[in-house]
Amino acid sequence: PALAYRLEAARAVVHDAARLAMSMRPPPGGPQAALKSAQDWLTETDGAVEAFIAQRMQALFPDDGFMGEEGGTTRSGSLRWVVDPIDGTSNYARGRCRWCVSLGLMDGDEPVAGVIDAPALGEVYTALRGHGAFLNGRPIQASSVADPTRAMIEMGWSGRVPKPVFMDKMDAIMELGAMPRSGGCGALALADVASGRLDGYIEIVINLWDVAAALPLLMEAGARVSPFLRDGGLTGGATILAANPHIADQLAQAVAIPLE
Ligand code: LIP
Repeated sequence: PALAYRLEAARAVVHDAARLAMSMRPPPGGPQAALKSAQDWLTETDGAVEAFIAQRMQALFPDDGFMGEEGGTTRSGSLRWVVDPIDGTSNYARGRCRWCVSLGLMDGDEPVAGVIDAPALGEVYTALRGHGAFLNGRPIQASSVADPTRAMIEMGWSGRVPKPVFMDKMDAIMELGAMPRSGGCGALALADVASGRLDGYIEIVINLWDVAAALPLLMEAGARVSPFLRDGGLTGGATILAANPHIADQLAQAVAIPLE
């Protein structure tokens, strides 16, 4: 009950945060946002949404830990919230629709619950370990596509990944005969694997805040996921591969990313 109560509270807070992000949304094309580094964008909304969520969660659960993409770890606790205020910032800054507010809950090193709200798409994903994964309240499940020539696989990219490494994995995906995609929002791509809209997602270096809310979704939806947290994801950027269980082994082998 304590976790279910927290998920419900998180859903409401993220809903309000997503509205705040919508109210600050730039028009199509710009204006130009600031850069943290080449192709790593930062908008005023990132800071405003993170501060909003931090404040609301602290008021509700003062003993819980809190970690955010923009503010780092501001409180510790065995239960801790991990927020990405805007995942898909480059899309958001251009006025595109594919971005979300992502809030995950960890119990120690275990991801236990998550909310991903994509207000420009009208979609909210929720998951609680042991209780299923949902899109707008309806249960979701990973796809059953086993034939790579019918599969759609997304790969995420950031400036943290050298071009040859990215191209090598992308090449392997296309060699399998799968349809490659790159949508610019890691959390929503992982949610797409959970809902069966994608058959797999790979990113060579991704951070905990991008995946914390998606991990419980993927687990509850029956997807296979590489050991991101064990591979360094708790303390820094690490590789993730998530896929439907029918194609996971073949994909993992093709791109040389171990699943176990
Ligand atoms: C980004 C993701 C992007 C992923 C990058 C990065 P941000 O997050 O949306 O899809 O490839 O690794 O983490 O900066 O928009 O929160």
